Amino acid sequence: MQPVLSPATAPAVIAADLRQEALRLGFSRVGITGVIDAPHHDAFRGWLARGLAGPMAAWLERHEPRRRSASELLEGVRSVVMLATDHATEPSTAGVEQSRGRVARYAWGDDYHDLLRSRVNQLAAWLEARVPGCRTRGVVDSAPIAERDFAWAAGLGWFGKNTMLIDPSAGSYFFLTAFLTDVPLPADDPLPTDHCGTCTACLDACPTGALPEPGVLDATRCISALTVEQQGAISADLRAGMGDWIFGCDVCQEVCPWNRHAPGSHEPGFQPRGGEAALPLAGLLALDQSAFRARFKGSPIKRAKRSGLLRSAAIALGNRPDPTAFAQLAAAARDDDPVIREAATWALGRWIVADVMAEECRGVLESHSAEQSDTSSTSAAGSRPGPSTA
Ligand code: B12
Ligand code: SF4
Ligand code: SF4
Repeated sequence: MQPVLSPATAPAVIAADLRQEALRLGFSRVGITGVIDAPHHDAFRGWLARGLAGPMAAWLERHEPRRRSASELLEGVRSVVMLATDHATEPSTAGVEQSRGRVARYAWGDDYHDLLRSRVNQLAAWLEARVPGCRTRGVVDSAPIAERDFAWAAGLGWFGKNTMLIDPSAGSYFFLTAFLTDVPLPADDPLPTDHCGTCTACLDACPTGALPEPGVLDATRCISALTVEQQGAISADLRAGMGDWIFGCDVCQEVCPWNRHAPGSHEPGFQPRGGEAALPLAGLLALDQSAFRARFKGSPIKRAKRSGLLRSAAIALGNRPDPTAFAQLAAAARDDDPVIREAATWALGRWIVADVMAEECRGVLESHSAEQSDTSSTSAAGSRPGPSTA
């Protein structure tokens, strides 16, 4: 049984015990900062003002004033404890067979929000028991807080040119969780150096040019934003760059030398669920609404909804034609959802250009077009048959 500590107990003792408890609960690293106002809030505002927030712009702009300070989330906050949780499990899926679409590592396992929320709540209960009367708040994407900014201040990494927070010994494959308390704790210092040096591997490798300058991400072009957050059609000029990514993107982390020796995670909840690392594209296109819900219950992938995931699967097939998926792609071109229909129609157009089952694809597009003119129905912009401009 741990002794109950009073607020007068040396802060260093509380901090040491808190770190130990956080590691015991399964967090990988702990950093503490006494900085309460987000140190780079102006950079965040500048990013929003440049129109780089893409599909998340409305949400981020609405909460911008509250991101300015941690005191917006917990009155009287004295310490922001930032918790990193490594999540890399199996090796990269680069070069996966053509019938499959790639999922970013962070989404291979169970929904990480549930796991991290449970852990941070346990940490809060622990501190409240040790320091009676103290106030706490755990945040896992549930409230607007500049997680990377506070984690930087707490010494958990530097801002890479790919915008990821990178730890010199653990790379960037980790989640961040924030834990706020009114207990004053001794703070860690930010890292003294940025270790990117002259490297530009991430800027050079980004398939859609979403890293226009070091440390600046254009979410209107980022595959992660397009496949996870954007509902509706994806701009035709970005589709080729998406390659076989159907949910999230890890390219700018895969090429980062600091991830070569990233510690693997043995967390059962982060292991790929039913083949989540690379999903069969034809199988995805065959999912109706209830099958989609059942298949991705408890997975981060459900965020894309059936519309977004099947749209991205159709685009991946357009980029990498696979005759074994023809029947499902042809059926998707008649889906009730106009977003899926348009993406599948676009993909069939790409197969014609690539001369893969060109006659069959033309047949589908012609009958589809005839049906549309028969019923004079309206459909999503760009759903006309024919090869794409991409
Ligand atoms: C919006 C968002 C996105 C957007 C925009 C990402 C971006 N780079 O801005 C999209 C959908 C594209 C996205 C993608 C991903 N995301 Co995201 N995302 C967020 C979210 C909710 C907010 C981030 C944000 O505000 N971005 C706006 C930029 C301007 O702010 P920022 O990233 O915090 O950057 C700070 C610093 O860069 C600094 N800064 C800015 N300019 C400058 C200049 C100088 C000189 C200096 C010193 C500092 C500085 O100020 C900023 C102030 O906050 C956070 C969670 C959170 N609440 O913070 C997760 C978060 C950043 N995402 C995360 C992850 C895992 C991802 C993906 C890897 C998922 C994937 N594999 O597909 C990708 C990575 C893409 C990438 N290269 O960033 C993790 C990152 C962990 C880490 N190690 O960094 C977070 C922290 C979620 C979490 N709880 O773990 N994401
Ligand atoms: S996540 Fe992918 S698309 Fe987004 S910046 Fe990184 S490499 Fe580019
Ligand atoms: S790839 Fe190179 S430039 Fe990009 S974040 Fe990693 S070290 Fe920095």
